[in-house]
Amino acid sequence: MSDHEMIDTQLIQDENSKIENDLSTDYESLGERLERHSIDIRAITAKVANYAVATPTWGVGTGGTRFARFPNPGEPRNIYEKIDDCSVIYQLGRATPTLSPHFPWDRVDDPAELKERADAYGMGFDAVNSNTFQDQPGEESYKYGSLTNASASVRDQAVAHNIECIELGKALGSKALTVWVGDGTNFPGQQDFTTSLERYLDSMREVYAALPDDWQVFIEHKLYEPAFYSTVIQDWGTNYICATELGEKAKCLVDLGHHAPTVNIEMIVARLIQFNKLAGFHFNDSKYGDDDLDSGSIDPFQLFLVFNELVAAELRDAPGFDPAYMLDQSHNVTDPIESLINSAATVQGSYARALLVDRSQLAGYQQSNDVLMAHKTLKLAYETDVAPIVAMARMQAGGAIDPVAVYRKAGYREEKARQRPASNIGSSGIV
Ligand code: RM4
Ligand code: MN
Ligand code: MN
Repeated sequence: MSDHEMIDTQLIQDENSKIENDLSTDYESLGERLERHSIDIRAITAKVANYAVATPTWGVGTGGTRFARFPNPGEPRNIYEKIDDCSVIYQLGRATPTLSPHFPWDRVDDPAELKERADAYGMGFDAVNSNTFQDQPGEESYKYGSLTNASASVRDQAVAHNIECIELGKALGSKALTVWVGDGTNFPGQQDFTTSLERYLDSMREVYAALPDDWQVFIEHKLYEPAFYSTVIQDWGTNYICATELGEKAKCLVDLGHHAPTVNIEMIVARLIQFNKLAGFHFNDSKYGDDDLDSGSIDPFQLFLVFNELVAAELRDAPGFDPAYMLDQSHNVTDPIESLINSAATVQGSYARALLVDRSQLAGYQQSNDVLMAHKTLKLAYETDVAPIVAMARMQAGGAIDPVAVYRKAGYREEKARQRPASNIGSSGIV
């Protein structure tokens, strides 16, 4: 537990006490319904309570598009204020005990200080993220690529930055580095596909060599953007090849927004699990591309189907199965704290639903080619309203039954708007 709270715990208790009876009634009634299917609601609740997803530090700032960014009042102006905001998400929602920092956005002179701040909130650090998709003052430019740049000195700079991220991560207690590169081309002929990938692998071998024994590197694929004609790590196939070339410590990270709209992402997840190469997730939702919308806001069924694969792997004890769960969203028109609280609960809810799938029945229907009933087995779980389970897990852990309502009532945003006068942090861009 933390020794520091951003939201008054008395307020949480007072608000909870107003709706606690309603929650109990809903929970008991769902419990009875599940009991008829021989499911113990308390066992499901315990699993949900243990399920955690990391908050991206960049997610608490207001996002934008390449056209504009419309800053929210009270935006965090540095990593310390970002951690304050992330602690609110954790305190009210209880699902996000770790932070995933991004460097150099979150760079500080003394990482120990950062760790102390997180410790005070009872929070830890998940994977650290490197950034070689933007230039830094006084450094060589990534305009034509980073780890794959034609210039050896630019590649060296990108490698050195990734190694520096590992060093920062070590000081924070992190155990993984996530590498996403925007490297690619805008015109046919701009670069040679084979040479680019060779350079990528050579650079990544140097990064890999700097990983401590108990660390992993998570490679993120993405079909396009910022490069529009070709991207070096464009899909899970190339990702898998690279992770395999690099070695055991390299695994493939699935960011839900990094696929073409009709791609069967749950099947990619199944494949990566089968061959022990699933690093974990960046959860978000998307309509067209890397929209970075709130998890489950566009296609909640897809999120459920991803969790259906994850729960199947968990139950069969798939070798090496231990994915890292992180959110990666950009909040352009909502309060990021509210979106992240909501998204973490949505992800937990998808896990809860997947736990309800009757797997022996499903296997039976699959064996007998009873297509309709196999599909209905999944749908039955998906259509179950698991909100009382997620809310109960949250309340029992000291969080709010209705976290967004408590957040609004606490007036946190208004208070921060006063304490954090608007600064000119970026006018357009991803986050
Ligand atoms: C990328 C990718 C990375 C994230 C950046 C901000 O599209 O999703 O994970 O670090 O955006
Ligand atoms: Mn991502
Ligand atoms: Mn992305």
